[in-house]
Amino acid sequence: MALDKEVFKEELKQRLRENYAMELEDASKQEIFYALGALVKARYSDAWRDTWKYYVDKHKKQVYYFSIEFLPGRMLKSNLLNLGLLDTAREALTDLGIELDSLAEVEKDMALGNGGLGRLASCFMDSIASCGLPGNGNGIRYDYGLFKQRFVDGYQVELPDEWLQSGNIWEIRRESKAVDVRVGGRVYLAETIEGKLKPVYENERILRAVPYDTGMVGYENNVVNTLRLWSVEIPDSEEDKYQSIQGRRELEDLTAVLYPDDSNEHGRLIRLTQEYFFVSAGIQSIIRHYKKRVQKPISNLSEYISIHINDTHPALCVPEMMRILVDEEDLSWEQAWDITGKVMSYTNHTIMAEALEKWSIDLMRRTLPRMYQIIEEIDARYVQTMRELHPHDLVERTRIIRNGQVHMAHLSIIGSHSTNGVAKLHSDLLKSVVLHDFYIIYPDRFNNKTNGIAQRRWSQIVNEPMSNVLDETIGKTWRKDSGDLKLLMNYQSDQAVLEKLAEAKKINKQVLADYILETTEIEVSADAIFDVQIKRLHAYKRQLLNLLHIIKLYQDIKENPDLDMQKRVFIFGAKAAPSYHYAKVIIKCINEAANLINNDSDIKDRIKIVFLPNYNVSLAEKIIPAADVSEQISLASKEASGTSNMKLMLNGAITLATLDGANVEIRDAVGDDNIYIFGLTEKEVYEYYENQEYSAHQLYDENPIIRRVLNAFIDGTIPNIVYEGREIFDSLIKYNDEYFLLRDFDSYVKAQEEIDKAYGDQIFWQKMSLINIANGGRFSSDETVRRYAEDIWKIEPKDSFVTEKG
Ligand code: GL2
Repeated sequence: MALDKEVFKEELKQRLRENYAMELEDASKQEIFYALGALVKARYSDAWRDTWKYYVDKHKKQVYYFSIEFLPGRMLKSNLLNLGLLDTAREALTDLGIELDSLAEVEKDMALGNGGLGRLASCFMDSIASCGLPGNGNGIRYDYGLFKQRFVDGYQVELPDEWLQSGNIWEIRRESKAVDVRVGGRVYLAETIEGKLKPVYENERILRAVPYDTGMVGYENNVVNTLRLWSVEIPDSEEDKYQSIQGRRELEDLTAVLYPDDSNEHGRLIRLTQEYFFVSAGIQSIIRHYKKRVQKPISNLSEYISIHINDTHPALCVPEMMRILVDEEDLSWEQAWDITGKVMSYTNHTIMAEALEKWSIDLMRRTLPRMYQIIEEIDARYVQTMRELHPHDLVERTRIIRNGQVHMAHLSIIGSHSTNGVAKLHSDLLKSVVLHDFYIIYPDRFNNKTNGIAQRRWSQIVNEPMSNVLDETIGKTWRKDSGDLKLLMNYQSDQAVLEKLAEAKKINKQVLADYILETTEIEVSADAIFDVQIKRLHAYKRQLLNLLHIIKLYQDIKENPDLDMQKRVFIFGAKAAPSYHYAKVIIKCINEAANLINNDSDIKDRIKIVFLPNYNVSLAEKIIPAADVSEQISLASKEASGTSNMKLMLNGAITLATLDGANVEIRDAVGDDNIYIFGLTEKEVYEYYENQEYSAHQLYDENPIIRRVLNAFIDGTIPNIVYEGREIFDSLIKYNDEYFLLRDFDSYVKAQEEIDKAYGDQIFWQKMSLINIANGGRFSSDETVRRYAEDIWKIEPKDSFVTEKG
């Protein structure tokens, strides 16, 4: 795959001539970016075809990862790195007077996800290809990605993300692979001449699902898998049904936006249809491929195909597979059920009740009548079988259709052979609390797969200064095998190495400081502690606890103007769901506190608050290498895993955390001395739920510091938050502080004070930082997907293929 720098330059110029009829000198950045993208794509197209052919020729079992979200971010540098072209490209472009990094900024983030769930799916795509595993993604090609966030007077404003406006260089539209998806209408069963019951559809709508494929390039191994995203169109046969512009719009809306507002009936209908749309299109295309290329009997399907249900959004994979096997392939129900269970596996990503999807029977029946019939049948048979084995109430609690609703998590567990959580603690909680009933019924189905991150992106690509120090210190093997980062442990007392790492961090902090100045006009010093909380805005993640502590510091300084403390920049990045009022109130309060504190001359720059708008993958790539402190402060038991915690530690930030999600495993990896743990444990949280003894009001009454901090929200200390401040205050006092912020406040403050002290001793701090980097390798998604491949999907890497070609 090696490409000479000179050839690279010539190819780039040639592409510009071909695509834009232009010489390099006259081309815009955008044009050069697209020419470069085309060049890169051409470099992997043979490997893409060969990988596909190899899977077919060798009858390799493949996994299809069904996810309603993928969040790849920008792909240029990642593709260049994986193709072994990053250095060549950088040098060639430099020769031409172009800076690769600024060119890369032209690419719009592919933001087809909200947060951790979608980003995990993309880390998995990278790792599956990089481990040479036969695996593909299946999702939706939304016309608009996650909204762009702006702040106006401190409030979040959402703008559409028109990521496709200038085209998407990486995708290939494959019209010949389009399939039809049927929704709505009425379905009844009629007897055929052979005496079989077959569904008859009436007045249904046919949607044409057109796939767009993107190559998922493996790291230096000639493997290119496929991410297939579906877009809706009107089939020719239905053209006359869609003569009005409004009718066409409604249909096209289906794949227009990610997560439409589901707080109203119309939104819900679109969401459910979206779920069925990508599930049905995906499964139809898998079966078509199986019949045409694999050419084995349908009864052997589970030997060649594995389908992963990523959270409950693709749970309809279960009834859709049943539909195809029974209605179209003429298998008996029992045979079809056996195959479906073997093919399907499911990951649960949350214990938050509101995220465990349920659909009303009425909506499901109206929108997807055949799906509903099949689910009813699955449910009835489940009840019948389980009644003989388990107590009545247990069966009732676990059935799929209950209280007028279809429970998608129940469907996923009952219809698959594996259910996993995403961190040890989370998987334990699934077994002991959230899905305990199912654990009694199917103990063998439950397992844990702790999340991981695409290490190459989150170290080599985003943090070159640190990567160079690592190369000099431990050699380059860590770039391929992140387990080798452990070698760094030998240098924990090597002052020269510690200083070099500190210098690298300083460079990154200065880059971020410049970006902060440019985008927010806030001046921050790279000597301050960069204290970072980046994640979706949610009450359980407790950005508000962070703010309470900042206000305490502010009040401390106001009271004691000479207070001696390390300078701190509190950096936030977070989007709130458009309909999540309380989260938006918190954003407003943080922004107003920022206005107050950043402009108060008494503070003398000891505290700065920076809320960077429009947090996305690309912004994370700027913030993470510059972070000193990683805030992972969710209420214990609520964060299933978290993945920014892993990215931040890998970049040498020290974690300040509750024992929640994967924080527990991070603590195990780095040891108690290299992490700051505070707050209630998950057990203590559950004890409070049981004994109902928690009183936030009492804490407010008894603790003068808490009282002073909370009063700042309602006494005018923080300006411009008359209503918002009251709402925050009431949520904590009147409504008894659902996420125990006040209970954890003191221990959080104490941990922050320890951090302040520790940062004063730079050698001590750098040593902790080094230990975090050294142990970051354990959270590689390469390792995670290998575990999925071996334990759940039963797929094998293509070692021989790699050596043949590589
Ligand atoms: C999440 C969890 O909240 C988060 O803790 C986890 O790391 C990711 C990936 O497993 O999944 N669940 C979820 O719905 N979103 C998440 O980020 N959006």
